[in-house]
Amino acid sequence: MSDVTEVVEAFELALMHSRGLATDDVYGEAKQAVGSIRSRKGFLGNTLVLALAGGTGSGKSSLMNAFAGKDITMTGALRPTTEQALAWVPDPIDAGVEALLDDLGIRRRVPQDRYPRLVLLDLPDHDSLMESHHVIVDQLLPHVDGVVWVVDPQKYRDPKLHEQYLRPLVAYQDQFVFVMNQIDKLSNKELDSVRTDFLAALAQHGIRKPTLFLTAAAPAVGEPRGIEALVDYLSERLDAKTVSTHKTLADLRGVSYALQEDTRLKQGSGIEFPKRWSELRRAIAIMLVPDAPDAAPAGTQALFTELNNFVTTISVETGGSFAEIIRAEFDEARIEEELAGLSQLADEMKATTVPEAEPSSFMDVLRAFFGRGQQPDQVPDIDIGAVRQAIVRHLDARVGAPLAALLWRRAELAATLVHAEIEARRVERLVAV
Ligand SMILES: Nc1nc2c(ncn2[C@@H]2O[C@H](COP(=O)(O)OP(=O)(O)OP(=O)(O)O)[C@@H](O)[C@H]2O)c(=O)[nH]1
Ligand SMILES: [Mg+2]
Repeated sequence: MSDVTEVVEAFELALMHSRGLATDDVYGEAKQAVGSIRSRKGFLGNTLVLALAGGTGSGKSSLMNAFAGKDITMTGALRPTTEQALAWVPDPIDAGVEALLDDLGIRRRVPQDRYPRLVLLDLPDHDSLMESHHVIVDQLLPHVDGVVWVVDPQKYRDPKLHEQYLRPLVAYQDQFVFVMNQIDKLSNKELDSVRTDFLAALAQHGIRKPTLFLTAAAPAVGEPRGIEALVDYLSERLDAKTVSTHKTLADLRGVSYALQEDTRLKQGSGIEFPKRWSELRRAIAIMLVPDAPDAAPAGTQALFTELNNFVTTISVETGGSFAEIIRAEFDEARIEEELAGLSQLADEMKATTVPEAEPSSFMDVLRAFFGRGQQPDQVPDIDIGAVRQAIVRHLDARVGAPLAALLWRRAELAATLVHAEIEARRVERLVAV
């Protein structure tokens, strides 16, 4: 779906991967920023998507017909009339909008060429469609830009509308528009008092500055009224939406930038860890088990320098908070500990891989007696290859793999941030259309 929500989700994923890699402060700020962007919700590319909701007979379908300038959806005196949701969508239909309608399970789609960036959803009345406000919060609001609550002069105080929907949904009031329809049924004086009364009811829930339009979508006499004001308002909302989409994307990029800076993601991306690690482990194996059988293995200090330098180099090259994580995990004590384990392993291996001594033959005895020929080796003849291999395996398991895992986490963060940027650009292109 060509939805900013998807971009937000991509950033949330990146945020998840930055946990423990970014410093606490930066992570905390990023989390808060993405959270507040998330709560803005409901953007969809460059199209304004509005759902018409309200009690049966209030005039939702009539309102849609008034927008269209012709009858596109059934209205009627028999209740409820609209049994299946219907979408009024710009033709050609945007792939993102199409996906949105699929998500919402709206199959009936009427193409329109009046308002190229407006989608209206005619929903069945709230009694039939939505068992509770949870459906609106979970299924509708995350996908649409707003809900137009349509009421009529008889039922604007309907307790169901107020107690089951408006009161629990007060947190979403920015996404709501109210329409008092069928005003042709009222005298000016009655209209005034109904309007005041409705505003008072909304204020009771904490909806203090509602956007309220007064319409007659299908008056008994004459043309529809109040529709233009609603259209003007919606086109303003659309412009605001474009601005806010750009703002959202800019905010998300800010978060991404902060995370990249903090974790120095761009630094040391080509550190060639596998190649360098394999050189190092080989060097250490040779230091512990030299080629010449009588050469002494390298001392603890030399081994320490080798491994410690490696860890330091990797951490300096990657840098930022990530360097600290590597150094914290592989501090000097850990390196000493790993090397002690390694020396012990090498000693044990040397002891067990000495090839079986051949039983002395009569010729050996003779050679020894005459002092000729080979003296038995002073240094046991060990299987160098096997010992080195064991050292390499041990080093891999104890140091190489954990280091690679840390680097992998960093690579994952980089990948998720790149993905988020790709999503951001996709939406940006849509908004620019
Ligand atoms: N006088 C008058 N009648 C209206 C107006 N708007 C709608 N009506 C009538 O009210 C009845 C119900 O209108 P609908 O548009 O079908 O109402 P709805 O909200 O879509 O109803 P459901 O589909 O059942 O949820 C119809 O008979 C309309 O002609 C209006 O502004 N003035
Ligand atoms: Mg209807």
